[in-house]
Amino acid sequence: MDRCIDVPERLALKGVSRRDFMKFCGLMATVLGLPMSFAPRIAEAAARKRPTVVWMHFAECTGCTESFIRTAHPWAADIVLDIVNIAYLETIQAAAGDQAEEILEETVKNEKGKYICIAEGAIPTKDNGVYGKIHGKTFAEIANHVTKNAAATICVGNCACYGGVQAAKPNPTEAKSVSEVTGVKTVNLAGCPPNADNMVATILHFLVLGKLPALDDLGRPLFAYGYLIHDNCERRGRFENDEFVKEFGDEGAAQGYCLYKVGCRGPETGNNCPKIRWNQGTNWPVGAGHPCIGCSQPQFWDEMSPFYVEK
Ligand code: FSX
Ligand code: SF4
Ligand code: F3S
Repeated sequence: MDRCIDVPERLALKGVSRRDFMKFCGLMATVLGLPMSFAPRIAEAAARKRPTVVWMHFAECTGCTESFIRTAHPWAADIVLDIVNIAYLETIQAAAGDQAEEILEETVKNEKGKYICIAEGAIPTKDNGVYGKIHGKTFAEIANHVTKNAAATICVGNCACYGGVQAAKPNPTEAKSVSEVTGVKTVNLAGCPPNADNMVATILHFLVLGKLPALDDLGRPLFAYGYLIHDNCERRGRFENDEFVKEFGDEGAAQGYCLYKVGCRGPETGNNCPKIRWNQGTNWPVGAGHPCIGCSQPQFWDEMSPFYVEK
């Protein structure tokens, strides 16, 4: 079957027009920093290729999966669920127990070196990893097995990328990042949670250009994390003019003043939230009057806190 025809047609059944689909491909080109002329190539790749994805859950809150599958436009996630073959994802798969484990094993064996591993959550290492187990195996055993046989491993969320809230002091389970435990170099889609548009764009980059995006020294794609929140913030003029919110609910807050003095960590945080925003571009934390808490920086729970105070 020609998937070029198949994907738009299937989306049409969900009420998504070809025009909306092309708009989405244009948005993805923008997120990736590619010229708009790439939109048709993105559409073509989205329609034709179908890599297998194994999505692992370790110690986390599932907020990253929620961010991905509960976008304001559910069809954006549908597109990805259409263009990739998700072989294993505990949150949404029908299989359970032995059957789920068999599917995982078969995928790792049959698709060795070809599938994409998406990892969510940190890995407890204390007491031989007993604080995180599935089907009798520790998260560390599973992570080593699944990441080392994958074509690439994409970590979603700060927990998988850097340890996240699990590894925050006093880190009772000695939780570590996926790369620390496995030694595998990972693409780190940082954030707690990361933006679904950046997840989709990273997968599309792999499909369209045949390689993973360029990374910064924290393993994060430069297209998304290569500039500071502060440099693209709509309140930057207020910062330069010394116009600050002093406390939540004051006159400055009503005027949309800068949130630096109520704890904004935008000047230290790399992410594209001000540009692509959240919930299908509706708004983002600072736009809604909440300081950036630095959720895409390593160890932000320890290093950016206490929150809501100037550092
Ligand atoms: Fe961690 Fe993802 Fe924060 Fe939660 O699962 S990055 S706790 S939003 O959701 O891993
Ligand atoms: Fe910078 Fe935050 Fe102020 Fe925006 S609100 S200008 S990111 S300090
Ligand atoms: Fe996180 Fe700051 Fe964006 S808190 S969601 S990086 S605005």
